[in-house]
Amino acid sequence: MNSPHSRPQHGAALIMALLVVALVTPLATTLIWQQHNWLRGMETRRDLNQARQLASAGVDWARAVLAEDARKSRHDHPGEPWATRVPNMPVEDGEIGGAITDEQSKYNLNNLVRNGRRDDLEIATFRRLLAGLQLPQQLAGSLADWLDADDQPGEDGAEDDDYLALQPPYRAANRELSDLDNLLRIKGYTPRIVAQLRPYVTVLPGYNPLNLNTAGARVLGAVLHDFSTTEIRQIIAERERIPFLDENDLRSRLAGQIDSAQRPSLVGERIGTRSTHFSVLVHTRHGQASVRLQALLQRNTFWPRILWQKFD
Ligand SMILES: [Ca+2]
Ligand SMILES: [Ca+2]
Repeated sequence: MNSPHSRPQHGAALIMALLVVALVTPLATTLIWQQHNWLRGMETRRDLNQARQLASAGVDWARAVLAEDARKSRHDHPGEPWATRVPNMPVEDGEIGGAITDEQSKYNLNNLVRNGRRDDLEIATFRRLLAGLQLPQQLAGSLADWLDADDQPGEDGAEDDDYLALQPPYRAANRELSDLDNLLRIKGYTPRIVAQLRPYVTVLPGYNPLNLNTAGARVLGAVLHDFSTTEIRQIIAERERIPFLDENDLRSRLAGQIDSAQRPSLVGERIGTRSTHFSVLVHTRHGQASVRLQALLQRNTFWPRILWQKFD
């Protein structure tokens, strides 16, 4: 039989129980939510790791393709297996695709300076390329000063004095570019100009000749300055028929059509048919994570080495 006092006690216990439930439920929800987020975070990190590993494997695959090419051929042209773009292919829980580009199909901006000194022939080449793109030709002078070892401004140049007057001040690098984005620190260069130049120029260590078999007409015309537009078209038609083995092959095959005997642009090592620098772009997806990996490869002998690589 219930005593008259047991009812309030019972009520208090119920209220306490409800209070506990009221306090614990949000706490539990928070804990479950945190755990859920933590698991999702773990999953995303795992997916990202897998996607990155897959991309690195893609770069190694590109190195193997280029090593195999070095074993089989002395020259490089767009008809070779390395030049085949790989469309996105399914792999377990994801996909992978990518492409190899001959970086010597573009003009190497570091060519403007050799052993710390401006090379007037190369500066003239870059001026022609700029003119063809309707960009200010002074950009060649400011780049040459940025690259050359001295502090004396050359024609259209800019050295320390120009950069120290800026806010914040800085100095001219007086050495090679390591990345196209370095251009943005040089007098006259804007993001729009760099974007316009990007398809035609590259940044490679040291002096690198242009590949006659892979270069586009605009860059080829800037380097082979003593060939007319019609002659450049003839060269391109000829290489599409059969890629050139070397410079002598170009001379002998064009002998009937073009007098290549007195062409200063063919003297020296300004053009070639064998490339040592290639870039690789690999894109992968694993689960929810997607990555792009870009790498610059140097193939001096057989197995290419990675000069740099970056994820974005
Ligand atoms: Ca080759
Ligand atoms: Ca300088």
